[in-house]
Amino acid sequence: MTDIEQLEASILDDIHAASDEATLESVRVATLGKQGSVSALLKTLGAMNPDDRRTRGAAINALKDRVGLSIADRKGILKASALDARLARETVDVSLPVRPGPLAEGRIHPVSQVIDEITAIFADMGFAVAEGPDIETDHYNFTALNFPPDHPAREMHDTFFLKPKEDGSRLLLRTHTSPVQVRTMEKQRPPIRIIAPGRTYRCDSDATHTPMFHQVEGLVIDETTHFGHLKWVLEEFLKAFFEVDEVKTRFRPSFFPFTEPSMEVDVGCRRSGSEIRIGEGDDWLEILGCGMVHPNVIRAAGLDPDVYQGFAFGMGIDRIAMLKYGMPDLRAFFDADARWLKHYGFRPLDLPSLYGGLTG
Ligand code: 2NM
Repeated sequence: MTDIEQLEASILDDIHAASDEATLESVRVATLGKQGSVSALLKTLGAMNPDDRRTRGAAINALKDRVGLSIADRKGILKASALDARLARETVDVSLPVRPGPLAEGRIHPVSQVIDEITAIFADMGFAVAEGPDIETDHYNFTALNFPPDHPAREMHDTFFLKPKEDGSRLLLRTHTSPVQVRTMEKQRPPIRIIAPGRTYRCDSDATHTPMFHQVEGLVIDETTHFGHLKWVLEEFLKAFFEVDEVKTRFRPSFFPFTEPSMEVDVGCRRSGSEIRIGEGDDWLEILGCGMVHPNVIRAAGLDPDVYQGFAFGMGIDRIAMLKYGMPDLRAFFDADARWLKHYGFRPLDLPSLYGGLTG
């Protein structure tokens, strides 16, 4: 065996033994690279006579070509098997069920659901949704709403006050959403038809009161808006919300500083055990407050009470949510308990609408 044949056999062994592309590349460098064994053979040609150089040169160059081809072959094989291994490793079983995403797992909180339901009902009657800040001034929360300076609702035990400012004035957490109605009357010329749903705050906490709760209030102001409009709007709302064909209502005289006359509205119901059914039976359930907006409130908002009049109403969202969906404990609303939400929550794509059904 010539030295060239010996070298070739050993190189081919190395090429076939290379099990990955990195090892094969190091074989290439060790043979065909500048310092490689084949290159070293080529360097010996310079010292030869022309005849030897011709025969020896042809043989070494042929070796170089064969080694190059072998490496290229082996490289193709290694590339293909690396790809096969990767494909085997990265297979996806497309027959597996899809893992449930947020749309399947997530739930809408009953308070959000009920706000969406109320919004859909009043939107259908031409009401827009109005919003305002949770942190309010004494003026918007009380004074503009005709609360006398010494009215008990201004007292510390009801209202969360912020730290007084230098000038002695103090901001507060709104105790109702009525400031939104005042701000709307200031900004917008009648006719006004709005509802204002949102968070409200009172310093009160027991089995039936949480310091933060939700209210929706409504306001209609125009030149000839009267009590008949109020009664129709509320009865249409109650029928749509409780999803019944008829409701009985009872308007009882009451008092609020911002309305005159003021009324509390009871809805006809049947009680059996802890269950309450709206729209049947001979019992009554207090459901909301309402009245004709006091002229002082209309004036404080910058409108002329001799030209404009209207009605307003308000109700607790948390309470009517409990009623409609049979949730026994108010405090669970704000516990952020995922199991509770899974049970009482609503699917995100079941949007309440009057045509598609309020509750999916
Ligand atoms: C209620 C009951 C009765 C009410 C009044 C106003 C305003 F700003 F127009 F004067 N907003 N909301 C109102 C009236 C609220 O909640 C039980």
